[in-house]
Amino acid sequence: MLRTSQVRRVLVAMTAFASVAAWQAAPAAAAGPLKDITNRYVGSAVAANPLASQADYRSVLTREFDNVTPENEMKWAVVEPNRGQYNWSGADAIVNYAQQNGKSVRGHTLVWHSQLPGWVNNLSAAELRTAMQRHITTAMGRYKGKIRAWDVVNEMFNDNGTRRQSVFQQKLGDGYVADAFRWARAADPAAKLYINDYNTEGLNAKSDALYNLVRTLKQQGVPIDGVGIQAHLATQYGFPGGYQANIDRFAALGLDVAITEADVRVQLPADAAKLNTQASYFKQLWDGCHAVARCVEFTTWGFTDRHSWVPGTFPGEGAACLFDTNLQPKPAYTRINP
Ligand code: 9MR
Repeated sequence: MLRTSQVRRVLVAMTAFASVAAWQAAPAAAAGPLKDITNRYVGSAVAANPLASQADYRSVLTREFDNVTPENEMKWAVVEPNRGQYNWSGADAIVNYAQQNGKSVRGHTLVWHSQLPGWVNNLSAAELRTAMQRHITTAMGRYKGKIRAWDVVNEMFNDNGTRRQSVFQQKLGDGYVADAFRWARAADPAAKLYINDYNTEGLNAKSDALYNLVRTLKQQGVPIDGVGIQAHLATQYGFPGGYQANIDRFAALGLDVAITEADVRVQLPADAAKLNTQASYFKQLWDGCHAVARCVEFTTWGFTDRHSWVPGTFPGEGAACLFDTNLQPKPAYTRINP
C-alpha cells in the first residue's frame, strides 16, 4: 500500500513531467519536504503554544513532517495535576491539529519517573497500581484510534544498565513494565506500543539492558511492538559506536524501531565547523534508520532552534535542531535533504 507521502511524491513527479518547460526554468530546489523523501514517518516534537500562536512555526511543521509528538502536553503532571482533575487542552489541540492535517501522532508518555504529579508519589503500592492502570486507560482511551504509537514506558534504566529506582520500580517491582504494556494493549489494541530511552543509540551497558529486557518480554508474550531510541546527541561526545548494529539487533527480535527524539546540540556559539559536525551526526542517524527496514520512524525533538529544551537544560549548549530560529534550514537539514 502506498503511504500518503508516496502518493504525493508520485503526483509531484507526474506534475513535473507534464510541465517540463516550467520545471527546467525553475531555480534549483530541494527534492521536496522531508516527509516526501522517505517512506518512514518523519516527525517532530511539538508544543501546543507556538502551534496555536505562530503561523510560521505551524506552516513549516505542516510542510515538512507527517508525525507529531506532543513535547509535554500528554505527560501525567500536565494531564492530571491533581488526582481526578484532568486537563487535556494542550493534548487535544495537538491531536486535533494532526487529525485536520493528516499527521500521525506519537503519544508521549505514559509511565515515566519525571513530570509526575506529586500526588502519585504519596500512594500506597496498591493505589499506585490502580492509578497507573487508570492513567494508561484514560489517556489511551481518550485518543483511541487517533494515536499510531505510544511511548508506554519511558527511561526506566540507569546508564549502567540497572533499573532506575523510580516510584514504580520501588513500589511495584519489576513486573510494572509488563503490566503497563498489557493495560496499554487493552486500552487501544491498534496502537503500537513502545519502550523508549536515551543513551541507547549505540552498543553499551544501557542498550544491552534494554535489549535483554525486550527479548524477555517478547518471550513472555508481553504485548510490546517497538523500541524508541531517543538520540539526544552532542557533538563534543562523538557519534555513538555501534548505532547501526544496535538498531539491527532490536529489529532482529521482531520489533519496530523508532528514532523518537533526535537532536544534536553544540557548544555555543555555533560556527560553521560545529554545524558541519552536527550535520554529519544527523545524517548518520537518518541513514542508520533507513538502512533497517524495521526502523519505521525518524522524529526530532523540536524542529527549530526557536523552541528547544537544550539551552534551558545544558547552559552554554544549543542550536540542536534542523532549522534555525528564523525557520531557515541548517546544514543538517540540507545534508539529509540535499
Ligand atoms: O522537551 C521537554 C522539556 O520541555 C521538559 O521540560 C522536560 C521535562 O523533563 O522534558 C523534555 O522532553 C524530554 C522527553 O519528554 C523525554 N526524553 C528527554 C526529553 C528532553 O529532556
